[in-house]
Amino acid sequence: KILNNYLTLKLYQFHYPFEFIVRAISIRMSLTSITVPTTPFGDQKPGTSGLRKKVAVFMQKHYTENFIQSILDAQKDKTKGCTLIVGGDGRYFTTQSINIIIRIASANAVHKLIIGRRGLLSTPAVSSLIRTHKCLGGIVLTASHNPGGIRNDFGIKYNIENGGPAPDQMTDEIYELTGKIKEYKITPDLDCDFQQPGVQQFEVDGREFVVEVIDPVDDYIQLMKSIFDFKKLSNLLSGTETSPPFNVLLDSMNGVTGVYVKRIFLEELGSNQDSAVHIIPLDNFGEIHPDPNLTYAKELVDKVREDSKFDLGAAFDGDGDRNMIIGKNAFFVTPSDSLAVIANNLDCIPYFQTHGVHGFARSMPTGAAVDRVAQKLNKEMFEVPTGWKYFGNLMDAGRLSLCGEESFGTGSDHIREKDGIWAVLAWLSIIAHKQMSVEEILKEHWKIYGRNYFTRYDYEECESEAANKMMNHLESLIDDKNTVGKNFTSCGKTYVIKQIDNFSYVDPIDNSVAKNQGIRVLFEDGSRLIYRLSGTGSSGATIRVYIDSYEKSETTADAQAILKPLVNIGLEISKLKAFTGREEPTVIT
Ligand code: VG1
Ligand code: CO
Repeated sequence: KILNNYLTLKLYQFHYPFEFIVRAISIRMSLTSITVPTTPFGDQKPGTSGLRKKVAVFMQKHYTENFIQSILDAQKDKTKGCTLIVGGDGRYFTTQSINIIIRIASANAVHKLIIGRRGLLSTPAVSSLIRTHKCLGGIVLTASHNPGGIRNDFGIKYNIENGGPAPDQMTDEIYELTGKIKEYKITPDLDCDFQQPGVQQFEVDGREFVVEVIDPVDDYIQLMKSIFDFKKLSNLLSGTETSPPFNVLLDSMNGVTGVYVKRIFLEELGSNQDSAVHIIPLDNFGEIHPDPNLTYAKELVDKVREDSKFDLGAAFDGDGDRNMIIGKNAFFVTPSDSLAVIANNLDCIPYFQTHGVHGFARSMPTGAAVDRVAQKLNKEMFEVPTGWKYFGNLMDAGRLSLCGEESFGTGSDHIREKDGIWAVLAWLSIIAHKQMSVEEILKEHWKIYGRNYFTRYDYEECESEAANKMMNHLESLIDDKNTVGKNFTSCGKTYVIKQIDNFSYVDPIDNSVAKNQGIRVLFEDGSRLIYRLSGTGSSGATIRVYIDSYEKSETTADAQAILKPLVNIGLEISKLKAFTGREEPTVIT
């Protein structure tokens, strides 16, 4: 024990030359936890991915404490002696919430927390760390693509042992516990700094409690190096004697990917210094709405459109699991197409050469372009509800290698989350291998497979009651015997309803059932309209209308023009304008 204390002290001297004395005392100090009485809040139901609310809600007395205690209680006996990963996108209230987590975890006999320096860890990095350190799970402090800052959103996600988002059974259990919580345990005097890497040991209620602060990128960059050919990528990005550099513009939107982009692209792969913007994580994202789509990442789109030197542009969301890809002159790649193109070219990526390619999957509303690739390559294809948690079991069972969502999420079984940086590296690997531009790759793809035109209309912050009424109206169409076979005509195009239902899913691995996952209107020509209410908003209701249409021969027409008749029909069927009073969507992607 003496030797142990001595070594810890030395470690502190090394990491904290000025603070070591103060800290050395705190190591020896034995801390005691207390039990604090509390009452439930009733609104702590995790949505599609974690609990998201306005910062002010999380700042209420006991609010965050209740939720963290409930997460730990849901793990039952496994909490004792476990290790958890903690980190997030650095948004406002991250520091405060990590302090709460440290104090509550220590009081609940958690053995160790591994925390990203300054509380920073991307969602994919958390997933990877849980796996490499064989942890019980991880707590991710983020509201992902929702805006941050004191007046905006905060969020807490819980990820399980396999690195993936907690499945429905666990989030249901957490919610149930938040509804009956009476007390939480906390170590009020535990002060722990997480600004610099290092190991700190404490004694809480006679038990050892360890906090290890790590560099947020170290583990993740190793993983990327094991997946991709960095030499090849570096030749592409920094250029060689015979080929000029391939110029990228990466927009981290002041979210957490900034630290990863800097290290991986600017330092390791030798991209130009001007190939990355907004790479300093800010607690309000510098007032940027960190959602990588054509509306909120407009600055990137405009820059790439205006400056023909850029060959590829990409943007990420706050917590780094989403990506948007555009080519030269801002040629937009829909996430559904991006998934299909990557699926079709996995042989360009070393990871898949060694691990093999098992099945593919997409969330139900995602355009069906990848289905055609699966069919041609003779791979299993899965259609799951919205949310990355539904991919985990299939990956664990070795039946799924690559999957994606229309909401700018792409990823593989290297971790159990979608992964923005991975997606860009995958695209660059394909480009380096094929020596073609983004646009050429897409056009070649459409020539082979035909084209799925896809768009999504979002109506943000509608009144919940109006949104529910609209969904009820759509429900009623399912029961109406006259719905199937009905014709709708707009702009001279006629569509006939073949099927209408509310999507439900049975997990092929554990047979768990997810019901009410969105109203699907399927037309005779294979086109689809899907209606869902978002599960990630923090106030009001966001209505999402997804429009997917397949054209075998048409390959280059403008997507919004092609989809216009279906959009009109979608509005007609749902009576969206009448119910919500909304003339136009907030965001079109
Ligand atoms: C949205 C997306 C969904 C995604 C989820 C979490 O959910 O549609 O595809 O998995 O966000 O992404 P919803 O319920 O609002 O449609 V992230 O990057 O915000 O964790
Ligand atoms: Co995200």
